[in-house]
Order: sequence, then structure tokens, then C-alpha cells
Amino acid sequence: MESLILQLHDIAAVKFGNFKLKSGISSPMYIDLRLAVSYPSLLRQISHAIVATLPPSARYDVVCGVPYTALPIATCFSVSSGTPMVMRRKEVKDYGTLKAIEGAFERNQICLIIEDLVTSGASVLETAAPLRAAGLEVTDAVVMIDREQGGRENLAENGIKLHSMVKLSEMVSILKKKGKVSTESEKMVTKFLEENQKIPAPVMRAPPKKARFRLPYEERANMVKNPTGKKLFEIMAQKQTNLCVAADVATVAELLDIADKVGPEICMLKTHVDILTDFAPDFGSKLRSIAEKHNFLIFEDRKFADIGNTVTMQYEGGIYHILEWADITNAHIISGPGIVDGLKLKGLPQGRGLFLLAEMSSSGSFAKGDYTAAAVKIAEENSDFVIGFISVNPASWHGGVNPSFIHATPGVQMVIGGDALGQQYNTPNSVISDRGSDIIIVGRGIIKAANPAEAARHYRLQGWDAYLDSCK
Ligand code: S5P
Repeated sequence: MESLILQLHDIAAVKFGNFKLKSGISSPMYIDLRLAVSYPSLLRQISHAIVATLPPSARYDVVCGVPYTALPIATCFSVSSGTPMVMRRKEVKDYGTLKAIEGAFERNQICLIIEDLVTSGASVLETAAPLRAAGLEVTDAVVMIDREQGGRENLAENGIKLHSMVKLSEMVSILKKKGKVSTESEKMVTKFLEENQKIPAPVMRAPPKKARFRLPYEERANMVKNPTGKKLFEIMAQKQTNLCVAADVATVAELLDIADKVGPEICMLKTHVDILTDFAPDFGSKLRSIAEKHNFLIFEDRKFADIGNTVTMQYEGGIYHILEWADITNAHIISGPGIVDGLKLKGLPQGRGLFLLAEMSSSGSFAKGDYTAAAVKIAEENSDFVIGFISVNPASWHGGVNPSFIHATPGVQMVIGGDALGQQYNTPNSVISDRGSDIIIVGRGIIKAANPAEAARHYRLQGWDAYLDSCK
């Protein structure tokens, strides 16, 4: 132990002076164990010392290092002890596999957390939360240095027993004994420890709400105030489909043709009326008769974004008369809640519904965090008209999701990927099961297929299976 501490001091991983810690407080001592990666023999000694720190009674199946400093330490521990390792992603990617924990493990296995240094225990708790959410049990954490500032107590309150190789005070006295620290520095550290005995631990974040155990669509139909929202849920349940086709084609004939072909498979057809080169005033009535024939709703993806007064005119007037034929349209909230007031003024008397864009599927989208939360607030305040959201990962939303709102997610294909212009794709199963959405919006995956009706059927079955699975 002494030799290890002296080596850490020699490589300047332990310093004395005046330092600001992650928690915001000033400390007379700073420990930076990241440097250890450059000293393989030291790293090996650390991992051996960690094994020796654990009591023989400690049980664990896998090991996880707190990113990033403890990752190489955990790797070294894993290799030398033969314990499989898992890794926690610090930032869960918006797209792709969406795994917070990488590696092979089974539910209810016990995961030992390895950390370099514990102050309040916050970092260990940040790692314990996703491990537990992934089904692993976390009962013990082993740490090289315990700064004795409440970490042990905070972790115990969260069901984690802390094992430390050395306490900060012990470390300082060893360094003092070996003539590496002045009496003055030692006194400052002692005073600091006395004055900062307990740093409150952050409240542990609840594990993300699981998209599973969702209420069936037919039950949710009864929770919706808006008649179009209610009808959408009813159609989904009746036709056993949560598929919306994005009919992004250039002519009216192509659009009507697609609508008729995929009609039996869908709950909703999404249009971009302004990309039609030959729009004519009878477009709406023609499309509505196909919608009635196959029992689906029409969603004009207009993405209104202006002030309330302007959108009333855009919704009702111009050449498209969207209000006349589209059951549902959507809006950005960039201009504030007035946009919903404006659209509601025209739409609500006709029983129309509105989706708010709370998130977007395109890479680098700014619709996240507070913006998404603001969309939810506006929707809650206008639940007579707003039927739900265009969203990408509602399962990750803080505060969970309100089952009376419908989530529709674009960026869906049979394989994960993207296009050359920033679109990002997830599979029907990941959108419905993992991300907690209700409706998959599929464009090119269906309309560019050799047989769109058959492709629509495949998407419908996948989306529906994922839904059934998430109701279990
Ligand atoms: O964030 C969004 C919101 C929407 S409505 N990302 C999207 O891709 N959309 C729309 O979904 C987009 O305008 C297009 O009509 C459809 C996706 O088409 P695909 O061909 O990429 O499946």
C-alpha cells in the first residue's frame, strides 16, 4: 500500500495546493488517477490492491468501472481476476442500439462497481442507476481512495457497501511519514476533512420509465378528449395497426394509388401536400373517400411554425385548404403557445387534432431537453385539441409519458441507418418497444419498395408485434 501511494505521488497523481473539485468546493489536495494509464505496472498493482481490498464475502458476477478514470482500472481487474466486465455509456446515444450498458450480462447478476476515488458518492450512484435499470444488482463498490466526505454514508443509503483501499487521511499520513508532505499541508488537509465531512449526495435518478406495460390502445381511446385522437386509437385497435405511411410522392395520382394500396394496413396516411406538382381542389375529397374506404385518418405534415394569427390563415386558406380534408396536422412550438391557440381556433370546432413536434428524427435536431418539455406543457394545456407528439424517444422523457397522448415516430426502416441528409432510422421494434412510441411513420421504406402493399404489411406486423409485446 505504502509503495503504491508513493508511486502515485511520484507520478504527480496526488498533488497538494488549492484545487476546485467537481462538487464545487475548494480542496488543498487533488488526486488525478487518470495518469495511471501511462504506467502499466502501476495499473496492475492498483488492480491487485483492489482485489485485496474486497472482503472474501463480496459476491459479484460482473464488474463495471465508473467512466472514464476507472475504466482502465476495471479492465485490468477484469483481466487479472477473470471477472467479465460491462461498460456504462456516459451518454446514451440518441440512435443506434440505445444501450446504456454494453456487454453480455443477465438480469439479476450482481455487478461490482469500481471507482478510483469517492467524494460524495455521486459518480458511483450515476453508474449504479443505469446498471440497476438494466436489471443488474448493485450491492458493493470498491474504490481506491475514500475522501471521507460522506460517500460511504450516501452509498449505504442507496444500498451500496463501499470498500476502500485507503482513506484520504491515511494516505496523507503515509506521505507525511515518508517526508513527501509538509506539516502545513497535512494540517490543511486535516482541517479540510473536518470542515467537509459530508457532501450531500444527489438524489438518485429513478431508472428510466420502461416503455413496457403500456395500456392497450382501446383503453387509451377512452382517455382522450379530442374526437380525432380518440378515433385514431380506436382505428389502431380495430385494424390492429400502428403504421402510418408517409406518402411523399410527387403527383396526386401516385399519392391516391399508394393510399389505396397501403390503406388496409395503416391507421394514418401522412401527406406533404406542398410537394404535389399537380395539386387540384378536388384532391381532398378524393383522398377522403379512400380514407373512408379503408378506415384510416389523414395527417397533413404541414409543420406549422408561425404566429397564431398567420397559422389560422395557412391552415384554412391558401390553395390547399388543409383544414377541409386533413383530420390531423402538426406544428412546431418554436413560436410559443400562440400557434396552438391559432390552429385550435379553426381546428377544434371541426373536431380536428394536432400533433406537436416534441423531438425530430434528424441528426443534430435542437428539439430536445427543455424544448421537448415545453411541447409537453403546451400539449397538457391544450389536451382538447393536441392529440399527441411527433417524438423519437418518449421512453426517455423525464416524468414519463401521459397515456392520453399518442406518440408518432418517423425515421423508421427495417434496419438501423440513415440517409445522406441527416435522416436517422430505427427499426419498428426499437421505436415501439424500446422507445415507447405508439405509431411508426414509414416513408421510403414502403413507398420505394417494389411492392408497397406487401412492405406495408411487413411493417404493420412488426409494429403490431412490438406493441403487443410491450403490453405484456
Ligand atoms: O422529425 C421528423 C418529423 C417528420 S414528420 N422526421 C421526419 O422524417 N418526419 C417526416 O417523416 C418526413 O417529413 C418524412 O415525410 C417522413 C419520413 O420519411 P422517410 O422516407 O425518411 O421514412
